[in-house]
Amino acid sequence: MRSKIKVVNSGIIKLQHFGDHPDGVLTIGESNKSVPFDIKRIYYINKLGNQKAVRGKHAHKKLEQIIFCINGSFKLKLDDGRKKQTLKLKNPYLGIRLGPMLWHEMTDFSKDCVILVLADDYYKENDYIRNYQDFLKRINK
Ligand code: T46
Repeated sequence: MRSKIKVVNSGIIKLQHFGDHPDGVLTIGESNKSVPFDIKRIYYINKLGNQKAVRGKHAHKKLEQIIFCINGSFKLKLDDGRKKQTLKLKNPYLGIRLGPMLWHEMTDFSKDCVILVLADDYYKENDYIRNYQDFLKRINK
């Protein structure tokens, strides 16, 4: 699975899940176990009705995150400044690591898409790099 990821500072995080129950699937993530950091913040995005929306379009300087699609599907574009790849997220127990200095964009949301993100720090606007040319300059420093 990990070999599918070509960019640096990323990877696939697989959570424990119990899918054999007739009344639903239970998925579990634990800090410093399946989730490789202390979770300080979670956020989720729903009501993604505008299928032309583009979210993300930034990188983080230090933040570690894992992004999941816990319902529906969307496309995640990853760019480490050298390699780029696009993944389709649709499996609730497979998350993608969004490590530092990884430009990411989310597109092609299904109407029922729900995105869940686990982060290792509180929201800090000064951790964002929102300009792609700035991102490339920092990578090539
Ligand atoms: C990321 C991707 C995957 C806050 O005030 N606190 C928060 O914890 C977050 C996440 C956002 N905000 C504010 C900042 C903006 O004024 O909410 C507004 C929308 O945020 P943004 O345009 O950054 O949303 P996305 O969906 O483009 O990006 C989000 C995260 O911000 C980002 O860290 O990696 O999801």
